[in-house]
Amino acid sequence: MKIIVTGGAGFIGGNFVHYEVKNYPGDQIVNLDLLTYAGNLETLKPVEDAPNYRFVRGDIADREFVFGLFEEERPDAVVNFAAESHVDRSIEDPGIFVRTNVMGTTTLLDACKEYGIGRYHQVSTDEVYGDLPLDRKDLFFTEETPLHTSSPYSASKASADLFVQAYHRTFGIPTTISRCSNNYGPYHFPEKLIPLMISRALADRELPVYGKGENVRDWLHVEDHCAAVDLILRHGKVGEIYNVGGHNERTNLEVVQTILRALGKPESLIRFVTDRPGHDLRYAIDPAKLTGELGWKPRYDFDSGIRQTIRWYLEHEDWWQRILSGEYSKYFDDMYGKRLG
Ligand code: NAD
Ligand code: TDX
Repeated sequence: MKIIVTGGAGFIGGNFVHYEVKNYPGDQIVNLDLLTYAGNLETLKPVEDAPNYRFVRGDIADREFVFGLFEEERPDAVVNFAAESHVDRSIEDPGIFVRTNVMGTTTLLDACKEYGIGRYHQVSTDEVYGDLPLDRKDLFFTEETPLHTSSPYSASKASADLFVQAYHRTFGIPTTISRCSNNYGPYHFPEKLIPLMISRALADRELPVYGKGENVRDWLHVEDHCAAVDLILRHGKVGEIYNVGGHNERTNLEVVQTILRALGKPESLIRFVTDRPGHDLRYAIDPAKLTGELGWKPRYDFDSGIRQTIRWYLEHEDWWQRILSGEYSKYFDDMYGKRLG
């Protein structure tokens, strides 16, 4: 099978490319990525010489380019990870989220319609369901939970999901959608909570926790997400949506405290800063459909996963230091300059 993986130079897409290249030497993986600020070819070093792997730089929202690539490659499947993925950036500049996340998705779907496809898989997020109250631990997102978005990011991801479902129903494109909770693990860009806190704590710098740090996220190790996407791609039922999560809810403050303990750093580094506008309170996934229908089970719980992740960041300082020394440091100053004072 030939698979076009979009966004494969990013965090989850990169881990997915590693997973597919290693586990399916008979398949061909074409990694299509624009290499925005979040794309990093160094993430692909372990696979770049593999015979079943090819990298192509391009924009999923560029129709002529995407159609040209489909004409050339004639893929059997597409897995779409490419996106603008950071909520805080979507609050600063929503337009690029509409272009990449919505128009990029419809451009890929149009190419699938034109050239035919065995399977189109859309990598979505639990954020399309909005949030759950902090005081109702009994509530979880299921695939039937209504879409109810908070940020421009989640609105763009929900819009993309609706187009995927429309292309399935109207044009018969064989689609699947996965909606996963927060990921963490190797190659995570250090603008997101966990790698940001690890890299700053190691440098003994203040750790900006939004609001009171009481918001809850449901953390899943990226390898477990990749295994779920692979299972859905190969065995999931066409037209279906699958939630992905491993019941690992933690408050943000608990996550930061866990990282500080593991690194032997003091809690005095924590700074409670101005909250994110529209900040979702709690995410919690019910993965019963995925476990029941496809037999998926996560390999990591949060404690083992965060230990592995922290070890990876300690052993791969060159990977994230190169990011921090580049364009990202200017972004950090713009985003946190006022908050940290
Ligand atoms: P990321 O920001 O690390 O990577 C995104 C990748 O997409 C980058 O390599 C970037 O260069 C590429 N890209 C951006 N615009 C592009 C364009 N127009 N054309 C081609 N490539 C483009 O994101 P991530 O955290 O790896 O997330 C991947 C996907 O998973 C996203 O769709 C995101 O919504 C979804 N998701 C993420 C999480 C999470 O916790 N990170 C959880 C659930 C779902
Ligand atoms: O500096 C920070 N301080 C802080 O308190 C940052 C960057 C975040 N936070 C909080 C906000 C959230 O409650 O930590 C939590 C996690 O924040 P992010 O890492 O920005 O992730 P989140 O907003 O939850 O979204 C993530 O999960 C769902 C991904 O970025 C999305 O792409 C995915 O769809």
